[in-house]
Amino acid sequence: MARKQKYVPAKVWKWDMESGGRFAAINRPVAGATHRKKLPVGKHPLQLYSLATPNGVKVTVMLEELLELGKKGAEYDAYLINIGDGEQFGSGFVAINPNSKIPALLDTSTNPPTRVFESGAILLYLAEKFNAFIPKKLSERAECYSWLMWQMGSAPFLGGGFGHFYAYAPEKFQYPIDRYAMEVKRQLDVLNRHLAKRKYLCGEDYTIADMAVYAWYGALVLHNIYDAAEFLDVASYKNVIRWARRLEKRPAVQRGRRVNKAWGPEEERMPERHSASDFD
Ligand SMILES: N[C@@H](CCC(=O)N[C@@H](CS)C(=O)NCC(=O)O)C(=O)O
Repeated sequence: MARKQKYVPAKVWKWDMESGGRFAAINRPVAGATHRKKLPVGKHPLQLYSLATPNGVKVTVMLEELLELGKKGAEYDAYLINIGDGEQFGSGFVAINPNSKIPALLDTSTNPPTRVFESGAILLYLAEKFNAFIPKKLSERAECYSWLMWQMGSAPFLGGGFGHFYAYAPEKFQYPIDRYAMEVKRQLDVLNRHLAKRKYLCGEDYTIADMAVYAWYGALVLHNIYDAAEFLDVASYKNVIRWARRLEKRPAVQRGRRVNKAWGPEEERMPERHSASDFD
């Protein structure tokens, strides 16, 4: 039997478009737009261009929470960016997010309109704009910033690391799966210990940090993302599960999870959202 040749990196890496994997067709080693495409603009102050992945859900949960609080200025139109079709590389989207990733927000209530990209930045922008879901005291704010940034730094190991190698790579390779499974379990343990004696991540009050962390780690412990619930033994992180279930009781969280969803049972899909009545 011929032995598989060991991989030796070339002197200079070259783009191999045939590398395989679920997202091979949309991954490129260069930035910028691939085609001209104007983005649609609706009638509300906030225009969201997104998809109901965990990074998208953080923002739609926040917008629905703001509306639930009665903040009329948080009315929004949510348009679908289908990343599988490469819509994140359209010129209109790249003008709002040069990094070509959902979510991206345009606030048309300011003159000129304000663009915001990176889900953590969008959450902070909205929390500051509407003075909600962020502690008032600076020292408490620091805790909220810390957990928000923890999520932004940690989730790529869960999604781009573990999820990629466990669910999307063309073959199962033990080395990266072991490495990232260990890191994800460590992250779940961080959360589990922290939530042992707390209602929410920053104490008694629900904040943007909960929304951000829930979108990823709540999905992991409650919704079997990457089909990895058993493999990672998520059932053992009981405090994380209790906290995620508490969040999922909130109507705004339930609505936010549906916005820009373009897959799953027909009745759960909502590719675009333009009004509260879209949920009826
Ligand atoms: N750090 C970014 C990550 C956003 C991100 O990775 N978005 C993914 C979907 S969850 C995406 O748009 N991928 C398209 C691509 O990589 O081309 C954020 O939090 O906003």
